[in-house]
Amino acid sequence: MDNYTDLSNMIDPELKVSDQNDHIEEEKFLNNPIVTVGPVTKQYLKSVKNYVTDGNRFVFSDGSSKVQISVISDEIIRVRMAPQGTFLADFSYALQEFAHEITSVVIKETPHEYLISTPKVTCSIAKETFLISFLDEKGRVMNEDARPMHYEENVQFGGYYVYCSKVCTDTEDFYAMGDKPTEFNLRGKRLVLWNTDTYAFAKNQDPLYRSIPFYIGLNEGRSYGIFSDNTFKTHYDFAVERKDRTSFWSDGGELNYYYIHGPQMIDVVKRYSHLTGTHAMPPMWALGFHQCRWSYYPDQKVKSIARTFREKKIPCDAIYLDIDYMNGYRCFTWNNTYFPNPKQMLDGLQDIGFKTVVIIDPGIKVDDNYWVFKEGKANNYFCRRCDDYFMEGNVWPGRCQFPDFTNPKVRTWWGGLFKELVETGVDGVWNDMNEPAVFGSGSFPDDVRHNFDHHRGSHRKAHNVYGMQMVRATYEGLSKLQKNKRPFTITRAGYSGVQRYSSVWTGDNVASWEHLKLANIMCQRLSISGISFCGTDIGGFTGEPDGELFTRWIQLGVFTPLMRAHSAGDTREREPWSFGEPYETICRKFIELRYKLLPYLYSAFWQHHKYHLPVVRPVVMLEPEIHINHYREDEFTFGEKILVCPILEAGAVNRKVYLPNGTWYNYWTQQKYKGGKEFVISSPLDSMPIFVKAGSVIPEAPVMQYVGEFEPEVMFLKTWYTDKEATSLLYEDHGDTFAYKQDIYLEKTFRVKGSNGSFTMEQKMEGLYTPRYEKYQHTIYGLPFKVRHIEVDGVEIKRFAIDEQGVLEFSSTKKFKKIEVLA
Ligand code: MIG
Repeated sequence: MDNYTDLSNMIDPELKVSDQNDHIEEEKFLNNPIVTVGPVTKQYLKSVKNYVTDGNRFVFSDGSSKVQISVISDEIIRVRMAPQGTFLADFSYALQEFAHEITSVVIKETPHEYLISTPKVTCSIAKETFLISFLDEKGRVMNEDARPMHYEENVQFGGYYVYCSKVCTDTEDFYAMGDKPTEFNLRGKRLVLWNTDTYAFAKNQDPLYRSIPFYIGLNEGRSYGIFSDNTFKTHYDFAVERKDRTSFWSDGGELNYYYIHGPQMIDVVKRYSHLTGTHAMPPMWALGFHQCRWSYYPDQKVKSIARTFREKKIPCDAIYLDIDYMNGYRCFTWNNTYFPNPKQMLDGLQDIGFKTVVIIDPGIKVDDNYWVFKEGKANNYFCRRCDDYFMEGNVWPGRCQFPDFTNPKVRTWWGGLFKELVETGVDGVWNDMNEPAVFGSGSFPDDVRHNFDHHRGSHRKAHNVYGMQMVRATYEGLSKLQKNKRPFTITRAGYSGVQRYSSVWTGDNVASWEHLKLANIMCQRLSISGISFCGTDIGGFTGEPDGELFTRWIQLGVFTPLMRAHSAGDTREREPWSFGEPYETICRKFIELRYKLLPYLYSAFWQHHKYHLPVVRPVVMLEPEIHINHYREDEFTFGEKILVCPILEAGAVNRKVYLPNGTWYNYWTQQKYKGGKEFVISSPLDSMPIFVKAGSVIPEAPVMQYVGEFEPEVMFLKTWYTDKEATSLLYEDHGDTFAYKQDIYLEKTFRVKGSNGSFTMEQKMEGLYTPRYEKYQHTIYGLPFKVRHIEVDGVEIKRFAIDEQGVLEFSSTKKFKKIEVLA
């Protein structure tokens, strides 16, 4: 028997369906505040009495409590605490299956401590105090307990509040934690993880929609991560209560965290992604521009918006249907007045290259004439309160019940509900309101019961994973229904690991310059929190942007992995042409840039998916040893080669830009800079400072109005000279099937090298995919010598052009192995 309240008596497998309306009165009664019992004292771990070994796990005991230390990989160590000596069943929604790569594990006992070592990390457990610390291979402390782990009994619900408190040095800074709308560097912040619908959220508002209990510590250039895999409401204090402490504590569950070694910040993110997974390759079209609105209806309106994109030649791949496409907001239905013939409409959109994404909320209308409700009711799929009443609450459809997405059976059922939508021609699904949000009360009461994949729990335990399990059910359903086609999903709520099932957007932001700044920070933060496929409502959801703000937001949006414009129902029109000139032309120019960069972004996605690298990377990740970078939050790299410095101020015609060490080229002017300092760069409204690292090979596609509009005849390869060596990657595959999982893809590595009077470029290819185009069209910028001779695989080519700035252009076969450009 474990030491937690056994909830098994709360779950009756043969639950009877009670009448829908006869318990409203009782519900009021149940909502009366329950009398809580006075303060309970915190109990701290005492000195270590003994330990037992079980493979790579070590369990230490102080006589009553137990702590398990397990080696997950050479760089990841897991810590769990059982206050009364019995661990909870080991289960996680966050973790993916992965191979444990462990070279060796050694335990050593000294007079004062136990030392568990891999070749990279040592975990020390102090015998007297039970303090735990982590050291790097040179014995330097990376992270250590400030107080022994502790706990406090929860008399009302059973179980314990669990606490962990770490030493925070003067030089330590903190990052990640998901979507927090605050400064990028989290030192000096107190944060809560409890998924919340936060309409028109304000700067510093907390909590928001997602719970990502993962932070990165950076101290004197070295990084580590702490991932606390606990789904209960969790609190963080980054040196607020005491300047020398960082603490985190949860309102229930087990203290269960992973120490993730760096020492490079990017390695911490990689390893966190190794634990919790990455998004699969998205369909290529999902990386195009998306146009959304609450709501486009009726069907004629949807069609005319789509047609206008084509007429105005502004590229766009996806259009969204928000809640008004449904019949009385009933999920999986159509409003027959507004959409008399959905199939015809979707076919028409498809004909002009549009994909359609529809919204689906978790609330199912209580209506005995509605098939989804009837099925859910008959099969007992809806959530119930502790005393067996249904969890009912008002959302868009009125009185609703809510599927328990933590029940695997419910997920399978839910996944199958998309059959008709898929057959009708819907291409993607948008899951909203899944914090879960309920009008009035905010969310579910704590006593709602969940299956939790047979691990049972109240809403206190399931709240933060509810949305993630909803979008998981959606994603898995679409995967089955769409056969070999990659699903596209977008979700508002999430917990660690949600990236395996969905892209995310940052929720109901505001059309203001402050929110444009937050958008920039939040995408960087999500990206280093394992969620690369993220974006913000371009233009701001609520309020009215002017043409300038909208245009600057489009410019930033080009460099967020998910690029979607969206706006609330009561706002004025919000398409790229809605603000007239010059905004329309500038928006077109930047959306076209997005489409040119698709092969590059797609390759960055591959690096994310396959090698666990974040798509968007903050400057502090590149140069953590430079202290001022710890606070630098207004620029980032997009993939590893392009530095993006968005314009975030109204009326700005230039901005201060910091270029990290090395050589950089202005993407627009080709001007060359020696980095390591700040520059003021002119950037009138039709421009934004973008820089490319010397030695980069950036693949670009011809501009298309939508992905797959035509089969390109060439791939453009733009190369920027370096006098050193550098490699770049180009990834290609079918773009929308899972064939890449059977190695039907092509991964190309370009290695360039410059020296006095010569520049060489070599190509290595791996994989089985054959792109249809035959040629590369090369452009090489910044060559410091006059070109006289070019050889492709040893054969001289005579056709090349050099303009007055010295930019070289020529073409080659896509299969070249080596190109030499000589003075
Ligand atoms: O209560 O579906 O964040 O993107 O347009 C509002 C209507 C519900 C909130 C989402 C927003 C969406 C809106 N939804």
